[in-house]
Amino acid sequence: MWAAPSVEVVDKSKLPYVYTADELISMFLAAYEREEARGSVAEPAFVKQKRLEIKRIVSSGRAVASVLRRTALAMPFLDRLHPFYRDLMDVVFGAQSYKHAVAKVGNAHLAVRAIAKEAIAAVRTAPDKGAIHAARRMYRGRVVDLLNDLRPELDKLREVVAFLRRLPAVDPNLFTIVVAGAPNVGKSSFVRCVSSARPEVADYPFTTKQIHVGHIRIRGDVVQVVDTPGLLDRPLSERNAIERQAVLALRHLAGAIVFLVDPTPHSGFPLEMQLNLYREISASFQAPLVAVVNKVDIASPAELERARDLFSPIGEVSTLDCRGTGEVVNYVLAKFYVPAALERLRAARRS
Ligand SMILES: Nc1nc2c(ncn2[C@@H]2O[C@H](COP(=O)(O)OP(=O)(O)OP(=O)(O)O)[C@@H](O)[C@H]2O)c(=O)[nH]1
Ligand SMILES: [Mg+2]
Repeated sequence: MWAAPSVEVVDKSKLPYVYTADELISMFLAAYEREEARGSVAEPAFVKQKRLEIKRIVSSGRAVASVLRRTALAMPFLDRLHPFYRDLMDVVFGAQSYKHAVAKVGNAHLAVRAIAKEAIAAVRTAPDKGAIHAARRMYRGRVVDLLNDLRPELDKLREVVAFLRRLPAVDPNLFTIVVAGAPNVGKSSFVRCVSSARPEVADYPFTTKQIHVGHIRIRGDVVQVVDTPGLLDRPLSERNAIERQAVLALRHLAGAIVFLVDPTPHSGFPLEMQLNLYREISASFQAPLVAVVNKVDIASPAELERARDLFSPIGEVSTLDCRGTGEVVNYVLAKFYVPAALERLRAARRS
């Protein structure tokens, strides 16, 4: 049941740019070289060299440490994310392995600071030029090794950010009508009929699958209609484990599911097959599921009768000319959205 969760949605504009290990290494070395000797002419060369070395260690260490820290902090915090996004992230990257990568990058900033501190102490106590050079070699080598060691984690975070940027443009905090049904029954036509804007198209985590999002504006309120090509059109039992989980992530989105039935032979899917799909969706999703018969413009009376018997539809429509579709939306909103929205208002007033 839709409960208007007030949890975080991925804010794409706040996602960090994640540097590669090589970019960080170049940044580190450049920051190191940038510092130049300054100071009084009277200063002995050895003292001057120590001072320069320390300055270089401080600023290069600081540059890298702060990038690592900022990157880790800007990555979405999985436990606070909306379950729709959390499930998808888990399917694609593994929750544990994602958290581990963020933690490792975050901890690396402390490690860089510790290495810098040790290097500074070594330079301070260096008895001669040779010891300064040794401290420098040691410092640069350790930081470069550490960044190289972070390579897989940085690559992973880069993938995660790229994935999040491509995520469906759905707002899981809005009430959402998910449109399901066998291929070719008129799902996309239905979304076009009932939503104002041209549907936005976004890739689902699997390259060939997409989500189309339309919006319905009703008296200052907005709800979403989502068409899910290739997702809710065949049984879960025909899918592999990963795809099944990705499909099931939709359960966090669905406030109600409208299942379109094609009673005619037009779509090529027999009613029995459509009924099996209906039953499976009903068993796998908690959201209320209603059947709607489409293509009434070409359906024969006998075909309509059979569909009514099998599905007890709440509406009969033709998405060719949109007749009946407005009534379906009104029915779904009145029955499943308005009560939940009122309950939400009451709860807000109580707290
Ligand atoms: N006669 C008639 N044809 C319809 C109706 N609704 C859709 N169609 C036709 O059915 C075909 C499929 O419509 P779509 O809206 O693309 O169906 P879909 O379920 O989104 O199809 P997939 O995304 O391929 O699964 C198109 O050729 C439509 O013109 C209808 O109410 N009456
Ligand atoms: Mg479609």
